[in-house]
Amino acid sequence: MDGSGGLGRGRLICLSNRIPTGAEPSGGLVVALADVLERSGGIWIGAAPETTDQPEDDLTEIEGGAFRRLAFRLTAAEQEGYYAGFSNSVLWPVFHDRADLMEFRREDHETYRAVNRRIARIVAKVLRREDRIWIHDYHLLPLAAELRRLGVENPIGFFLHTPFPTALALQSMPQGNEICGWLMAHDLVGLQAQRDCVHARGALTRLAGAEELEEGLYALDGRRMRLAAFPIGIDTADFTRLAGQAFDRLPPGIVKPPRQLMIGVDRLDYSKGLPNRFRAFRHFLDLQEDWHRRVSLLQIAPPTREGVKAYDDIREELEGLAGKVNGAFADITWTPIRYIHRPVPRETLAGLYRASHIALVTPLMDGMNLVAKEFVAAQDPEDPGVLILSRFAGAAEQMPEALIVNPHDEGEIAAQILTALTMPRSERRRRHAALMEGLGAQDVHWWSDAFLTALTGASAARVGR
Ligand code: ADQ
Repeated sequence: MDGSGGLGRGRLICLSNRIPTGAEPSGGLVVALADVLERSGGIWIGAAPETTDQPEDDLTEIEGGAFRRLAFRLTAAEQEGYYAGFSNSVLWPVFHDRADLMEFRREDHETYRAVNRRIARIVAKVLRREDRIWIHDYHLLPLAAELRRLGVENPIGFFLHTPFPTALALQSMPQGNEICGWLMAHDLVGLQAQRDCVHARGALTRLAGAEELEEGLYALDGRRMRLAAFPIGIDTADFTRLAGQAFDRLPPGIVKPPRQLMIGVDRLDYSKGLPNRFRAFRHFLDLQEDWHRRVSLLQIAPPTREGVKAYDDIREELEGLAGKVNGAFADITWTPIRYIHRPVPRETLAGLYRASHIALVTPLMDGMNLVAKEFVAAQDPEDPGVLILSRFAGAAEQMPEALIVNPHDEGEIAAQILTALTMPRSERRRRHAALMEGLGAQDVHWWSDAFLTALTGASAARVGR
Protein backbone atom coordinates (compact mmCIF):
# COMPACT_ATOMS: atom_id res chain seq x y z
CA MET A 1 0.00 0.00 0.00
CA ASP A 2 1.49 3.35 -0.97
CA GLY A 3 -0.91 5.40 1.15
CA SER A 4 -1.75 7.64 -1.81
CA GLY A 5 -5.06 5.89 -2.38
CA GLY A 6 -3.80 4.86 -5.82
CA LEU A 7 -5.19 8.22 -6.87
CA GLY A 8 -3.06 8.99 -9.91
CA ARG A 9 -4.00 12.03 -11.99
CA GLY A 10 -7.49 13.24 -12.77
CA ARG A 11 -10.72 12.78 -10.95
CA LEU A 12 -12.20 9.58 -9.69
CA ILE A 13 -15.80 9.17 -10.85
CA CYS A 14 -17.70 6.64 -8.76
CA LEU A 15 -20.98 5.29 -10.03
CA SER A 16 -23.55 3.32 -8.12
CA ASN A 17 -27.26 2.78 -8.31
CA ARG A 18 -28.18 4.80 -5.25
CA ILE A 19 -26.49 7.99 -4.12
CA PRO A 20 -26.10 8.44 -0.36
CA THR A 21 -28.54 11.05 0.87
CA GLY A 22 -26.90 11.78 4.19
CA ALA A 23 -29.50 9.71 6.01
CA GLU A 24 -28.21 6.79 8.07
CA PRO A 25 -26.26 4.44 5.78
CA SER A 26 -27.66 0.95 5.94
CA GLY A 27 -25.89 -0.84 3.07
CA GLY A 28 -22.30 -2.03 2.98
CA LEU A 29 -21.67 -0.16 -0.27
CA VAL A 30 -22.56 3.22 1.20
CA VAL A 31 -20.48 2.64 4.29
CA ALA A 32 -17.45 1.61 2.25
CA LEU A 33 -17.65 4.23 -0.50
CA ALA A 34 -18.30 7.27 1.65
CA ASP A 35 -14.91 6.67 3.14
CA VAL A 36 -13.10 6.23 -0.18
CA LEU A 37 -14.65 9.35 -1.70
CA GLU A 38 -13.94 11.59 1.25
CA ARG A 39 -10.28 10.76 0.97
CA SER A 40 -10.01 11.01 -2.81
CA GLY A 41 -12.01 14.19 -3.53
CA GLY A 42 -14.01 12.28 -6.11
CA ILE A 43 -17.52 12.62 -7.50
CA TRP A 44 -20.29 10.16 -6.79
CA ILE A 45 -22.95 9.81 -9.46
CA GLY A 46 -26.09 7.82 -8.73
CA ALA A 47 -29.87 7.78 -8.86
CA ALA A 48 -31.79 10.21 -6.66
CA PRO A 49 -34.16 8.44 -4.25
CA GLU A 50 -37.22 10.26 -5.61
CA THR A 51 -38.56 9.47 -9.09
CA THR A 52 -39.61 11.91 -11.81
CA ASP A 53 -42.45 12.02 -14.37
CA GLN A 54 -40.29 12.71 -17.42
CA PRO A 55 -36.96 10.99 -18.13
CA GLU A 56 -34.28 13.65 -17.54
CA ASP A 57 -30.76 13.62 -18.90
CA ASP A 58 -29.47 16.26 -16.47
CA LEU A 59 -27.52 15.77 -13.30
CA THR A 60 -28.52 17.60 -10.13
CA GLU A 61 -25.89 18.62 -7.62
CA ILE A 62 -26.66 17.43 -4.10
CA GLU A 63 -25.40 20.01 -1.64
CA GLY A 64 -23.47 19.26 1.53
CA GLY A 65 -21.30 16.28 2.39
CA ALA A 66 -17.57 15.78 2.12
CA PHE A 67 -17.50 14.97 -1.60
CA ARG A 68 -19.37 16.10 -4.73
CA ARG A 69 -22.54 14.21 -5.45
CA LEU A 70 -24.47 14.35 -8.72
CA ALA A 71 -27.84 12.66 -9.08
CA PHE A 72 -29.93 11.59 -12.07
CA ARG A 73 -33.61 10.81 -11.72
CA LEU A 74 -35.48 7.78 -12.97
CA THR A 75 -39.16 7.54 -13.79
CA ALA A 76 -41.30 5.27 -11.65
CA ALA A 77 -41.53 2.82 -14.56
CA GLU A 78 -37.74 2.78 -14.98
CA GLN A 79 -37.28 2.27 -11.26
CA GLU A 80 -39.69 -0.65 -11.33
CA GLY A 81 -38.21 -2.45 -14.34
CA TYR A 82 -34.53 -1.70 -13.79
CA TYR A 83 -34.30 -1.80 -9.99
CA ALA A 84 -37.11 -3.89 -8.48
CA GLY A 85 -37.38 -5.95 -11.67
CA PHE A 86 -34.20 -7.00 -13.42
CA SER A 87 -31.65 -6.01 -10.74
CA ASN A 88 -33.40 -7.37 -7.67
CA SER A 89 -35.69 -10.06 -9.06
CA VAL A 90 -33.26 -11.58 -11.58
CA LEU A 91 -29.61 -10.67 -10.96
CA TRP A 92 -29.73 -10.70 -7.15
CA PRO A 93 -31.38 -14.15 -6.81
CA VAL A 94 -29.27 -15.72 -9.61
CA PHE A 95 -26.03 -14.32 -8.14
CA HIS A 96 -27.03 -15.70 -4.73
CA ASP A 97 -27.81 -19.16 -6.06
CA ARG A 98 -31.58 -18.70 -5.76
CA ALA A 99 -32.71 -19.03 -9.38
CA ASP A 100 -35.92 -20.48 -7.92
CA LEU A 101 -36.81 -16.95 -6.76
CA MET A 102 -36.06 -15.35 -10.14
CA GLU A 103 -38.90 -13.42 -11.76
CA PHE A 104 -37.79 -12.79 -15.34
CA ARG A 105 -39.79 -10.37 -17.45
CA ARG A 106 -38.55 -9.42 -20.90
CA GLU A 107 -39.71 -5.80 -20.42
CA ASP A 108 -37.61 -5.48 -17.25
CA HIS A 109 -34.55 -6.66 -19.13
CA GLU A 110 -35.23 -4.01 -21.83
CA THR A 111 -35.67 -1.33 -19.18
CA TYR A 112 -32.45 -2.38 -17.45
CA ARG A 113 -30.56 -2.07 -20.74
CA ALA A 114 -32.21 1.26 -21.57
CA VAL A 115 -31.51 2.80 -18.14
CA ASN A 116 -27.85 1.80 -18.37
CA ARG A 117 -27.70 3.31 -21.87
CA ARG A 118 -29.16 6.55 -20.57
CA ILE A 119 -26.80 6.70 -17.58
CA ALA A 120 -23.89 6.21 -20.01
CA ARG A 121 -25.06 9.24 -22.06
CA ILE A 122 -25.41 11.34 -18.91
CA VAL A 123 -21.99 10.36 -17.57
CA ALA A 124 -20.23 10.81 -20.92
CA LYS A 125 -21.30 14.47 -20.89
CA VAL A 126 -19.41 15.29 -17.67
CA LEU A 127 -16.33 13.16 -18.33
CA ARG A 128 -12.89 14.64 -18.82
CA ARG A 129 -10.11 12.87 -20.66
CA GLU A 130 -8.02 12.10 -17.55
CA ASP A 131 -10.91 10.88 -15.36
CA ARG A 132 -11.00 7.35 -14.07
CA ILE A 133 -14.30 5.60 -13.62
CA TRP A 134 -15.22 3.15 -10.87
CA ILE A 135 -18.58 1.45 -11.33
CA HIS A 136 -20.23 -0.41 -8.44
CA ASP A 137 -22.46 -3.40 -8.40
CA TYR A 138 -24.91 -5.47 -10.38
CA HIS A 139 -27.35 -2.66 -11.22
CA LEU A 140 -24.78 -1.19 -13.60
CA LEU A 141 -23.25 -4.25 -15.27
CA PRO A 142 -23.76 -3.03 -18.90
CA LEU A 143 -22.71 0.59 -18.20
CA ALA A 144 -19.07 0.23 -19.29
CA ALA A 145 -20.10 -1.47 -22.54
CA GLU A 146 -22.48 1.44 -23.22
CA LEU A 147 -19.74 3.98 -22.42
CA ARG A 148 -17.33 2.20 -24.78
CA ARG A 149 -20.02 2.30 -27.46
CA LEU A 150 -20.07 6.08 -27.04
CA GLY A 151 -16.31 6.15 -27.64
CA VAL A 152 -15.25 6.56 -23.99
CA GLU A 153 -11.72 5.20 -23.63
CA ASN A 154 -11.08 6.28 -20.02
CA PRO A 155 -9.93 3.67 -17.52
CA ILE A 156 -13.03 1.86 -16.24
CA GLY A 157 -13.09 -0.43 -13.22
CA PHE A 158 -16.01 -2.42 -11.88
CA PHE A 159 -16.52 -3.90 -8.44
CA LEU A 160 -19.17 -6.54 -7.80
CA HIS A 161 -20.36 -6.53 -4.19
CA THR A 162 -22.30 -9.78 -4.57
CA PRO A 163 -20.97 -13.28 -5.26
CA PHE A 164 -20.29 -14.18 -8.91
CA PRO A 165 -22.35 -17.19 -10.07
CA THR A 166 -21.07 -20.38 -11.65
CA ALA A 167 -21.40 -20.81 -15.43
CA LEU A 168 -24.25 -23.22 -14.73
CA ALA A 169 -26.16 -20.83 -12.46
CA LEU A 170 -25.67 -18.02 -14.98
CA GLN A 171 -27.50 -20.11 -17.55
CA SER A 172 -30.60 -20.14 -15.38
CA MET A 173 -31.32 -16.59 -16.51
CA PRO A 174 -32.19 -15.86 -20.13
CA GLN A 175 -29.20 -14.28 -21.92
CA GLY A 176 -26.97 -15.04 -18.93
CA ASN A 177 -23.87 -15.14 -21.11
CA GLU A 178 -24.27 -11.49 -22.17
CA ILE A 179 -22.97 -10.63 -18.70
CA CYS A 180 -19.54 -11.92 -19.78
CA GLY A 181 -19.52 -9.47 -22.68
CA TRP A 182 -20.43 -6.64 -20.31
CA LEU A 183 -17.54 -7.55 -18.00
CA MET A 184 -15.08 -7.48 -20.92
CA ALA A 185 -15.72 -3.73 -21.48
CA HIS A 186 -13.81 -2.90 -18.27
CA ASP A 187 -10.09 -2.61 -17.74
CA LEU A 188 -10.45 -4.17 -14.30
CA VAL A 189 -13.17 -6.25 -12.67
CA GLY A 190 -12.93 -6.73 -8.92
CA LEU A 191 -14.75 -9.55 -7.15
CA GLN A 192 -15.01 -10.22 -3.43
CA ALA A 193 -13.47 -13.67 -3.02
CA GLN A 194 -11.30 -16.28 -4.72
CA ARG A 195 -14.32 -18.52 -5.15
CA ASP A 196 -15.92 -15.78 -7.26
CA CYS A 197 -12.84 -15.58 -9.51
CA VAL A 198 -13.05 -19.33 -10.07
CA HIS A 199 -16.72 -19.00 -11.03
CA ALA A 200 -16.01 -16.04 -13.32
CA ARG A 201 -13.22 -17.97 -15.06
CA GLY A 202 -15.67 -20.76 -15.85
CA ALA A 203 -18.26 -18.34 -17.21
CA LEU A 204 -15.81 -16.26 -19.25
CA THR A 205 -13.96 -19.14 -20.85
CA ARG A 206 -16.69 -21.75 -21.22
CA LEU A 207 -19.79 -19.63 -21.80
CA ALA A 208 -18.34 -16.66 -23.64
CA GLY A 209 -15.25 -18.28 -25.22
CA ALA A 210 -12.83 -15.74 -23.76
CA GLU A 211 -9.17 -16.69 -23.66
CA GLU A 212 -7.24 -16.51 -20.38
CA LEU A 213 -3.84 -15.11 -21.48
CA GLU A 214 -2.33 -15.38 -18.01
CA GLU A 215 -3.96 -15.82 -14.62
CA GLY A 216 -6.79 -13.28 -14.40
CA LEU A 217 -6.12 -11.63 -17.79
CA TYR A 218 -8.89 -12.33 -20.30
CA ALA A 219 -9.15 -11.51 -24.01
CA LEU A 220 -12.27 -11.49 -26.16
CA ASP A 221 -13.10 -9.73 -29.44
CA GLY A 222 -10.04 -7.48 -29.29
CA ARG A 223 -10.56 -6.38 -25.66
CA ARG A 224 -8.53 -7.31 -22.62
CA MET A 225 -9.82 -7.32 -19.07
CA ARG A 226 -8.13 -8.06 -15.79
CA LEU A 227 -10.10 -9.82 -13.07
CA ALA A 228 -9.06 -10.39 -9.47
CA ALA A 229 -10.38 -10.64 -5.91
CA PHE A 230 -10.36 -7.49 -3.79
CA PRO A 231 -12.09 -8.50 -0.56
CA ILE A 232 -13.79 -5.38 0.78
CA GLY A 233 -12.88 -4.31 4.31
CA ILE A 234 -14.19 -1.94 6.96
CA ASP A 235 -12.56 1.10 8.53
CA THR A 236 -11.18 -1.14 11.26
CA ALA A 237 -9.45 1.40 13.49
CA ASP A 238 -12.39 3.78 13.33
CA PHE A 239 -14.90 1.07 14.13
CA THR A 240 -12.90 -0.15 17.13
CA ARG A 241 -12.77 3.41 18.47
CA LEU A 242 -16.50 3.94 17.85
CA ALA A 243 -17.40 0.70 19.60
CA GLY A 244 -15.38 1.57 22.69
CA GLN A 245 -17.15 4.93 23.03
CA ALA A 246 -20.59 3.62 22.20
CA PHE A 247 -20.34 0.73 24.66
CA ASP A 248 -19.90 3.17 27.52
CA ARG A 249 -23.09 4.94 26.46
CA LEU A 250 -25.37 1.91 26.13
CA PRO A 251 -28.47 2.14 28.30
CA PRO A 252 -28.04 0.19 31.55
CA GLY A 253 -29.78 -3.15 31.41
CA ILE A 254 -28.59 -4.12 27.94
CA VAL A 255 -25.84 -6.26 29.42
CA LYS A 256 -26.88 -8.22 32.46
CA PRO A 257 -24.30 -10.85 33.23
CA PRO A 258 -24.50 -13.77 33.61
CA ARG A 259 -27.06 -13.65 30.80
CA GLN A 260 -25.21 -13.93 27.52
CA LEU A 261 -26.15 -11.92 24.46
CA MET A 262 -26.01 -13.24 20.90
CA ILE A 263 -26.42 -10.71 18.11
CA GLY A 264 -27.46 -10.88 14.47
CA VAL A 265 -27.49 -7.80 12.21
CA ASP A 266 -28.68 -8.13 8.63
CA ARG A 267 -30.79 -6.45 6.02
CA LEU A 268 -33.95 -8.55 5.91
CA ASP A 269 -32.92 -10.58 2.85
CA TYR A 270 -33.43 -14.24 2.00
CA SER A 271 -29.70 -14.58 1.29
CA LYS A 272 -28.84 -13.80 4.92
CA GLY A 273 -30.03 -17.12 6.30
CA LEU A 274 -32.27 -15.74 9.04
CA PRO A 275 -34.85 -18.55 9.23
CA ASN A 276 -32.11 -21.19 9.57
CA ARG A 277 -30.49 -19.06 12.29
CA PHE A 278 -33.73 -18.90 14.28
CA ARG A 279 -34.31 -22.62 13.79
CA ALA A 280 -30.76 -23.40 14.90
CA PHE A 281 -31.29 -21.36 18.07
CA ARG A 282 -34.53 -23.24 18.73
CA HIS A 283 -32.63 -26.49 18.23
CA PHE A 284 -30.01 -25.30 20.71
CA LEU A 285 -32.71 -24.51 23.28
CA ASP A 286 -34.32 -27.91 22.71
CA LEU A 287 -31.01 -29.62 23.48
CA GLN A 288 -29.59 -27.36 26.20
CA GLU A 289 -32.06 -26.84 28.98
CA ASP A 290 -29.25 -25.63 31.24
CA TRP A 291 -28.87 -22.60 29.07
CA HIS A 292 -32.51 -21.52 29.26
CA ARG A 293 -32.78 -17.98 30.66
CA ARG A 294 -29.01 -17.60 30.37
CA VAL A 295 -28.74 -16.68 26.68
CA SER A 296 -30.80 -14.61 24.28
CA LEU A 297 -30.61 -13.61 20.63
CA LEU A 298 -30.96 -9.97 19.59
CA GLN A 299 -31.75 -9.87 15.87
CA ILE A 300 -31.68 -6.50 14.12
CA ALA A 301 -33.09 -6.78 10.61
CA PRO A 302 -34.33 -3.62 8.89
CA PRO A 303 -36.58 -4.13 5.87
CA THR A 304 -35.24 -3.61 2.34
CA ARG A 305 -36.76 -3.86 -1.13
CA GLU A 306 -40.29 -3.87 0.24
CA GLY A 307 -42.84 -4.71 -2.42
CA VAL A 308 -40.64 -7.42 -4.00
CA LYS A 309 -42.56 -10.60 -3.18
CA ALA A 310 -39.65 -12.71 -1.94
CA TYR A 311 -38.92 -9.98 0.63
CA ASP A 312 -42.46 -9.79 1.90
CA ASP A 313 -42.43 -13.59 2.24
CA ILE A 314 -39.23 -13.74 4.26
CA ARG A 315 -40.53 -11.10 6.63
CA GLU A 316 -43.65 -13.10 7.32
CA GLU A 317 -41.72 -16.35 7.76
CA LEU A 318 -39.35 -14.77 10.25
CA GLU A 319 -41.99 -13.09 12.36
CA GLY A 320 -43.77 -16.44 12.59
CA LEU A 321 -40.60 -18.24 13.63
CA ALA A 322 -39.63 -15.69 16.29
CA GLY A 323 -43.15 -15.88 17.68
CA LYS A 324 -43.03 -19.68 17.84
CA VAL A 325 -39.65 -19.81 19.58
CA ASN A 326 -40.69 -17.20 22.11
CA GLY A 327 -44.06 -18.89 22.56
CA ALA A 328 -42.37 -22.19 23.32
CA PHE A 329 -39.62 -20.96 25.66
CA ALA A 330 -40.18 -17.44 27.04
CA ASP A 331 -41.12 -16.80 30.64
CA ILE A 332 -41.81 -13.58 32.50
CA THR A 333 -38.12 -12.76 32.91
CA TRP A 334 -36.73 -14.04 29.62
CA THR A 335 -37.47 -13.56 25.92
CA PRO A 336 -35.18 -15.85 23.87
CA ILE A 337 -35.43 -13.84 20.62
CA ARG A 338 -35.69 -10.07 20.49
CA TYR A 339 -36.37 -9.13 16.91
CA ILE A 340 -35.98 -5.49 15.87
CA HIS A 341 -37.33 -4.66 12.47
CA ARG A 342 -35.72 -1.27 11.87
CA PRO A 343 -32.31 0.27 11.24
CA VAL A 344 -30.23 1.16 14.28
CA PRO A 345 -27.73 4.06 14.33
CA ARG A 346 -24.23 2.93 13.46
CA GLU A 347 -22.93 3.98 16.85
CA THR A 348 -25.53 2.01 18.81
CA LEU A 349 -24.80 -0.97 16.61
CA ALA A 350 -21.09 -0.73 17.40
CA GLY A 351 -21.85 -0.65 21.14
CA LEU A 352 -24.21 -3.60 20.87
CA TYR A 353 -21.58 -5.67 19.05
CA ARG A 354 -19.18 -4.99 21.89
CA ALA A 355 -21.78 -5.95 24.47
CA SER A 356 -22.45 -9.27 22.72
CA HIS A 357 -20.76 -12.56 23.52
CA ILE A 358 -21.52 -14.12 20.15
CA ALA A 359 -22.34 -12.89 16.65
CA LEU A 360 -24.40 -15.21 14.48
CA VAL A 361 -23.55 -14.51 10.84
CA THR A 362 -25.15 -17.34 8.90
CA PRO A 363 -25.89 -16.26 5.31
CA LEU A 364 -26.72 -18.94 2.76
CA MET A 365 -24.72 -16.86 0.28
CA ASP A 366 -23.03 -13.48 0.74
CA GLY A 367 -20.51 -11.46 -1.29
CA MET A 368 -18.45 -10.54 1.77
CA ASN A 369 -20.50 -9.68 4.87
CA LEU A 370 -19.24 -6.62 6.69
CA VAL A 371 -21.18 -7.37 9.87
CA ALA A 372 -18.74 -10.22 10.60
CA LYS A 373 -15.84 -7.76 10.33
CA GLU A 374 -17.56 -5.02 12.34
CA PHE A 375 -18.35 -7.44 15.17
CA VAL A 376 -14.72 -8.53 15.49
CA ALA A 377 -13.40 -4.94 15.30
CA ALA A 378 -15.85 -3.89 18.05
CA GLN A 379 -14.67 -6.42 20.65
CA ASP A 380 -12.73 -5.72 23.81
CA PRO A 381 -9.40 -7.50 23.04
CA GLU A 382 -9.08 -8.54 26.70
CA ASP A 383 -12.44 -10.29 26.78
CA PRO A 384 -13.63 -10.69 23.19
CA GLY A 385 -16.83 -12.28 21.90
CA VAL A 386 -16.91 -15.17 19.43
CA LEU A 387 -17.87 -14.98 15.76
CA ILE A 388 -19.92 -17.82 14.26
CA LEU A 389 -19.58 -17.42 10.50
CA SER A 390 -21.12 -19.17 7.50
CA ARG A 391 -18.67 -20.71 5.04
CA PHE A 392 -20.80 -19.14 2.29
CA ALA A 393 -19.90 -15.58 3.27
CA GLY A 394 -16.96 -14.25 1.22
CA ALA A 395 -15.51 -13.18 4.60
CA ALA A 396 -14.94 -16.84 5.53
CA GLU A 397 -11.91 -16.96 3.18
CA GLN A 398 -10.22 -14.26 5.25
CA MET A 399 -11.50 -15.25 8.70
CA PRO A 400 -10.61 -18.91 9.37
CA GLU A 401 -10.27 -18.21 13.11
CA ALA A 402 -14.03 -17.68 13.38
CA LEU A 403 -16.18 -20.73 14.16
CA ILE A 404 -16.99 -21.61 10.55
CA VAL A 405 -20.36 -23.32 10.03
CA ASN A 406 -22.52 -24.74 7.30
CA PRO A 407 -25.62 -22.51 7.55
CA HIS A 408 -27.85 -25.33 6.26
CA ASP A 409 -26.85 -27.55 9.19
CA GLU A 410 -28.86 -26.43 12.21
CA GLY A 411 -27.25 -29.10 14.38
CA GLU A 412 -23.81 -27.75 13.60
CA ILE A 413 -24.81 -24.16 14.37
CA ALA A 414 -26.38 -25.28 17.66
CA ALA A 415 -23.19 -27.15 18.57
CA GLN A 416 -21.04 -24.13 17.75
CA ILE A 417 -23.26 -21.88 19.87
CA LEU A 418 -22.40 -24.13 22.81
CA THR A 419 -18.70 -24.09 21.86
CA ALA A 420 -18.77 -20.29 21.76
CA LEU A 421 -20.63 -19.95 25.06
CA THR A 422 -18.12 -22.17 26.84
CA MET A 423 -14.93 -21.12 25.05
CA PRO A 424 -12.13 -20.22 27.49
CA ARG A 425 -11.02 -16.61 27.48
CA SER A 426 -7.48 -17.54 26.34
CA GLU A 427 -8.83 -19.16 23.18
CA ARG A 428 -11.20 -16.26 22.53
CA ARG A 429 -8.27 -13.85 22.81
CA ARG A 430 -6.10 -15.92 20.50
CA ARG A 431 -8.76 -16.15 17.83
CA HIS A 432 -9.65 -12.49 18.15
CA ALA A 433 -6.02 -11.34 17.86
CA ALA A 434 -5.55 -13.39 14.68
CA LEU A 435 -8.75 -12.02 13.17
CA MET A 436 -7.81 -8.44 14.08
CA GLU A 437 -4.46 -8.81 12.37
CA GLY A 438 -6.24 -9.55 9.10
CA LEU A 439 -8.78 -6.77 9.61
CA GLY A 440 -6.01 -4.27 10.31
CA ALA A 441 -3.97 -5.23 7.24
CA GLN A 442 -6.90 -5.48 4.82
CA ASP A 443 -9.18 -2.64 5.85
CA VAL A 444 -11.26 -0.44 3.56
CA HIS A 445 -8.30 1.86 2.84
CA TRP A 446 -6.23 -1.11 1.72
CA TRP A 447 -9.16 -2.23 -0.44
CA SER A 448 -9.63 1.04 -2.32
CA ASP A 449 -5.87 1.55 -2.71
CA ALA A 450 -5.40 -1.96 -4.04
CA PHE A 451 -8.29 -1.64 -6.49
CA LEU A 452 -7.31 1.80 -7.81
CA THR A 453 -3.65 0.87 -8.14
CA ALA A 454 -4.63 -2.22 -10.12
CA LEU A 455 -6.97 -0.11 -12.28
CA THR A 456 -4.15 2.24 -13.16
CA GLY A 457 -1.93 -0.70 -14.05
CA ALA A 458 -4.58 -2.44 -16.14
CA SER A 459 -5.52 0.64 -18.17
CA ALA A 460 -1.88 1.64 -18.71
CA ALA A 461 -1.26 -1.83 -20.14
CA ARG A 462 -4.18 -1.34 -22.55
CA VAL A 463 -3.14 2.13 -23.72
CA GLY A 464 0.50 1.07 -24.03
CA ARG A 465 -0.40 -1.85 -26.26
P1 ADQ B 1 -25.19 -6.01 2.41
O1 ADQ B 1 -25.93 -7.16 1.84
O2 ADQ B 1 -25.99 -4.85 2.81
O3 ADQ B 1 -24.01 -5.54 1.45
P2 ADQ B 1 -23.19 -6.35 4.68
O4 ADQ B 1 -21.87 -6.58 4.08
O5 ADQ B 1 -23.41 -7.15 5.91
O6 ADQ B 1 -24.41 -6.66 3.72
O7 ADQ B 1 -23.28 -4.82 5.04
C1 ADQ B 1 -24.30 -4.34 5.80
C2 ADQ B 1 -23.92 -2.97 6.37
O8 ADQ B 1 -25.11 -2.31 6.79
C3 ADQ B 1 -23.01 -3.08 7.58
O9 ADQ B 1 -22.12 -2.01 7.59
C4 ADQ B 1 -24.00 -2.98 8.74
O10 ADQ B 1 -23.47 -2.40 9.89
C5 ADQ B 1 -25.09 -2.11 8.17
N1 ADQ B 1 -26.38 -2.54 8.75
C6 ADQ B 1 -26.97 -3.71 8.61
N2 ADQ B 1 -28.11 -3.75 9.33
C7 ADQ B 1 -28.22 -2.57 9.93
C8 ADQ B 1 -29.16 -1.99 10.83
N3 ADQ B 1 -30.22 -2.64 11.30
N4 ADQ B 1 -28.95 -0.73 11.24
C9 ADQ B 1 -27.87 -0.06 10.83
N5 ADQ B 1 -26.96 -0.56 10.01
C10 ADQ B 1 -27.12 -1.78 9.57
C11 ADQ B 1 -23.55 -5.92 0.15
C12 ADQ B 1 -23.26 -7.40 -0.07
C13 ADQ B 1 -22.28 -7.90 0.98
C14 ADQ B 1 -21.02 -7.05 0.96
C15 ADQ B 1 -21.35 -5.57 1.01
C16 ADQ B 1 -20.12 -4.71 0.80
O11 ADQ B 1 -24.44 -8.16 -0.03
O12 ADQ B 1 -21.94 -9.26 0.77
O13 ADQ B 1 -20.20 -7.37 2.07
O14 ADQ B 1 -22.31 -5.23 0.01
O15 ADQ B 1 -19.48 -5.02 -0.40
